[in-house]
Amino acid sequence: MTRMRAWLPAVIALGSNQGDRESTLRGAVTAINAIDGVRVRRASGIIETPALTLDGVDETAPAYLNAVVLVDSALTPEELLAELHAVEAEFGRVRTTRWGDRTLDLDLIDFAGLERATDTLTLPHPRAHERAFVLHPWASVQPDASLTGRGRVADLLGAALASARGTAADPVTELDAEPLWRPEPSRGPGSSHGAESPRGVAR
Ligand code: A4P
Ligand code: MG
Repeated sequence: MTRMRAWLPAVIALGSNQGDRESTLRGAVTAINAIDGVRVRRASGIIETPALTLDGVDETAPAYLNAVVLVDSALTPEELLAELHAVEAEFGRVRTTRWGDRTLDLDLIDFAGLERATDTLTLPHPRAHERAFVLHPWASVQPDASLTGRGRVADLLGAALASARGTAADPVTELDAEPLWRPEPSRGPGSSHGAESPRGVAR
């Protein structure tokens, strides 16, 4: 397939609090990289976080594993979100309660700094700026990152952790796990941004 579109950077947050959470996150990163027009650049470590529900933090609900991946996308944000929904379905996601338990949640946090709000897609993600379970792994993998309209991710994380202090249990526990993703070997000139590159290169 020949694409004339540029590859643009995007940030995807992963969450799971049902089933084999770690294996789901690992499979999801592989599945995201396998999407035609998407390449995983970096993945954070895995953190464990108490479930945030519509009624607040629920220590009795199964805890989440969360992580963030940085990708390059030749798809539009809408196309990318549709692909992420397909990956969620592949991993058994059933939509019942909003913010309810789930095998896999994939949120599009940022897409090339775009700002938009339609019925199906809000960018940047409207709740990312206040969620340590997004900000912590994002800052760990991209320390100088900024969230459009909100400021530096590291500063937002500081504020999120400060407001969580004294309320819930530790909001973020780093897991001592194998890396979710190992960077692919360089594919040579033009492999990073702005150019089409063949898929199916040995990983
Ligand atoms: N949608 C709009 N903008 C976006 C975007 N930037 N990324 C729409 C992804 N989706 C976006 O999402 C509902 C609809 O949001 C989608 O159809 C899409 O068109 P959903 O995934 O079907 O349902 P949801 O995830 O239950 O709802 P929501 O409001 O997206 O929840 P969040 O914000 O994703 O929060 N606690 C911990 N510790 N860790 C977690 O990861 N996640 C959630 C879900 C709640 N509590 C959590 C965690
Ligand atoms: Mg969601």
